[in-house]
Amino acid sequence: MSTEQSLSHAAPHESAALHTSGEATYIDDLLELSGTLHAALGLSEQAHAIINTIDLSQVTASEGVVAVLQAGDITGINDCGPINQDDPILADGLVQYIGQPIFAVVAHTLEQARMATHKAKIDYTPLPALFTPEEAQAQQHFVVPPMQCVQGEPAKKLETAPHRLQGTLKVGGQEQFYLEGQISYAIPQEDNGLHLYCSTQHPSEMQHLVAQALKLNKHQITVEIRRMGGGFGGKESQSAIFACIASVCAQQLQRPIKLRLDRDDDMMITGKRHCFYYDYDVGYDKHGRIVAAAVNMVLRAGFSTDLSPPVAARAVCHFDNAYYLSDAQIKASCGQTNTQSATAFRGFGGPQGALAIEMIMDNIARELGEDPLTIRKRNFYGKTTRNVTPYDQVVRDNVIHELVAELEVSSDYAKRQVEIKTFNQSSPVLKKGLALTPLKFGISFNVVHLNQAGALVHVYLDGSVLVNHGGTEMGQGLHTKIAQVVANELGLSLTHVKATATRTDKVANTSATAASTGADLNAMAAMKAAHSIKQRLIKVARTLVNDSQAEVIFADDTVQCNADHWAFSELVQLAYEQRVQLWADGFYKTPKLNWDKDAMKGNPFYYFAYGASVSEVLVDTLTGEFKLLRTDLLHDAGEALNPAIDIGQVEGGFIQGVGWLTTEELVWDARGKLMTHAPSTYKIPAVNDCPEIFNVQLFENSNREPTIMRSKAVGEPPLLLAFSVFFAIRDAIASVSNYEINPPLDAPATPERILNAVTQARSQASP
Ligand code: MTE
Ligand code: LUZ
Ligand code: MOS
Repeated sequence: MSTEQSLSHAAPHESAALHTSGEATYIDDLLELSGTLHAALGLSEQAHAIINTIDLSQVTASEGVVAVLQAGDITGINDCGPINQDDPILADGLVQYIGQPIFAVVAHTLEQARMATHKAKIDYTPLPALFTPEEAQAQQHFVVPPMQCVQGEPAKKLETAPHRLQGTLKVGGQEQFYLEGQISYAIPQEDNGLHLYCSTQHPSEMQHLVAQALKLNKHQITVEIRRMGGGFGGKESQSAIFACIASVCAQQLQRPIKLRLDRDDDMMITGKRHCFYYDYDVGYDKHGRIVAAAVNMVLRAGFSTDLSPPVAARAVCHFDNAYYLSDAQIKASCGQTNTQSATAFRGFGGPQGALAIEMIMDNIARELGEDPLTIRKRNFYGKTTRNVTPYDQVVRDNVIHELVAELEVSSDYAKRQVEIKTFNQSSPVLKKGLALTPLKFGISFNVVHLNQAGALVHVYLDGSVLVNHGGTEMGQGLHTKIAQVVANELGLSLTHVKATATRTDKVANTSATAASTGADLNAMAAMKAAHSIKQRLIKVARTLVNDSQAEVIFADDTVQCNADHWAFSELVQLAYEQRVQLWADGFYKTPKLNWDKDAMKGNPFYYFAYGASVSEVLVDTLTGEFKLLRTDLLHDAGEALNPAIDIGQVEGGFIQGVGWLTTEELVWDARGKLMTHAPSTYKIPAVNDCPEIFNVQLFENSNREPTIMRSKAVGEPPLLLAFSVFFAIRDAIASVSNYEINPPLDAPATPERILNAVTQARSQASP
């Protein structure tokens, strides 16, 4: 196997065999130390209230209970917020949503702990509560001041635009629904230390917040995570409350403490994707080209700041999606509500920002009686002109024209569109719809300093290699890709390289594995570390052949230099005997970034990823149900580090997006209690929701920036491919009005909303 092959090789996920055999170890699978106790949480039953008294006597007396801890038992700071200190670990006198943890019960078994939590008697004085972004907007109740990005003269251009379109839109939130729920296992160490196993995308942040809560130095705390059973953004900041509670209990009791949530508690406590409310005003010309756009987005931030400001900023920077907006005012406000604190979820506000302009494109098309794809293409960013984003970044890597052209052909878009219109004329109840939607997604954390990473590579004397890096494995294949990159650098086959658990005592001060940057950042750091070792081995080889200029080739587990060659392990042994350092660190920071977060101007992204999708649906206009008949995806992952894994990410992101836009609906009751807190009432997509025909391709492209092997990040962008399903549904609905009416359709497009839209489109249609 050549080294080239070892790199682009569609290697299976490093844990594929372990995943499928059940041997892959998650935190709850670790052998429990003797003396381990289990924690469960007592939750608020009021959305907004003062706590007058807490009577825990029956909790304490409950069978198996060892201790009950409250806010006052926290030695250090009672806060676990990632940006602002407005996230109490345990509520202290005030509750701000139904589900907020107030106390922790520690018992011999998990069942005992859970039983006891229900025996508390808490007396509250209710306060007025807000639940929706509209209410928060009306009361100007925000977790941070509203932000906006302005380009050109939108107000003036709106006045003079030939056509004008105004409207509102609502898009729901989404539960991350990682299969492995939140879990932390805290083990006290000698001299006040603590070892914390935590299912988290952000070990360094967990270390920081636990240190703060326990009043310890960070060097006393090690956080370790081998793998998560999914994170999807839900374990970027919100693993912290569980990390902190488990650690506080472990410190107090000097016993190992495991805190594993059941699904209902997990859904009641943790934040989800932000739901959005939009108000837009757009001017366009007779060709459907936008000449000015103004949008106000209000996010449901929930009770605290959490990551809402960067989520809102990413929404602002993705309102343009693939379209040039010469004159735009894009505003976002983070409405404070008495609900779970909304947080990161795949796309991090990007999908919400871009969906709004797709709705606008769809509306303009029907207003002008044109095909939505025609209008979309007319608005695409240009290659050399019309290529500046509202936030001033120049789009230099635009491939949307050729990507969409390729997909139009491969999916047979034009022909099928004609067939569908014919079908609809003779089918009064079942209606088909078709849509093609594009995506452009900015890659990099929109907080510049987070774009850094480190790695540590060890070469052992048998020639085997161990890689540690700052990234975490959540199923996305990061460890596989990094092992491939290191193997490639050293000319080794993949079996010789292993990436192990992420630990804060190996690589310090890491960023979250988020913003899709896991491989971009950490693989580059790991490659640099491997490169350092390689340079030292080159020196050794040259010394051995007595030629300081000799070419040294690392390939096929062998090192060749002039006429000599050694097995990699042989050369390593020789290097060791010469006292050559066989481990190295690597560090990488993304170049070219700058961002003025107040003006919302600069270069927040290193590059963009692109993609497009075509979906065909069948809608039953009597029941509002729909079926996804066919989807064609074409996605730009640059020069894919691992095409098999990348296709998995494209498929998974797409299906997860389909769930968000169609079946997954979060419902809070009038008191602000989340009613959909289990799979019985909250519907994520299942096998049957996959399209019957599903064609998935990677677009052949090379990153114009020198990223790791010219690849592109692929974790989040494909979620936006799901747009085509939503707009295909809307197309099918529009057919009942002979495509004259823009059906009012909010997301998710549940059967109820579809039926409602059908009724409205029918009633408004000309006879
Ligand atoms: N894929 C799997 N299987 N599980 C996950 O939890 N998270 C997504 C994406 N793909 C996720 C996933 C999210 S939200 C992000 S930001 C990226 O993976 C993070 O990993 P990466 O940066 O290594 O792509
Ligand atoms: N920015 C971003 C962030 O673009 N994506 C993220 O996941 C993130 N997380 C924290 C802070 N900024
Ligand atoms: Mo992903 S939402 O950036 O964890």
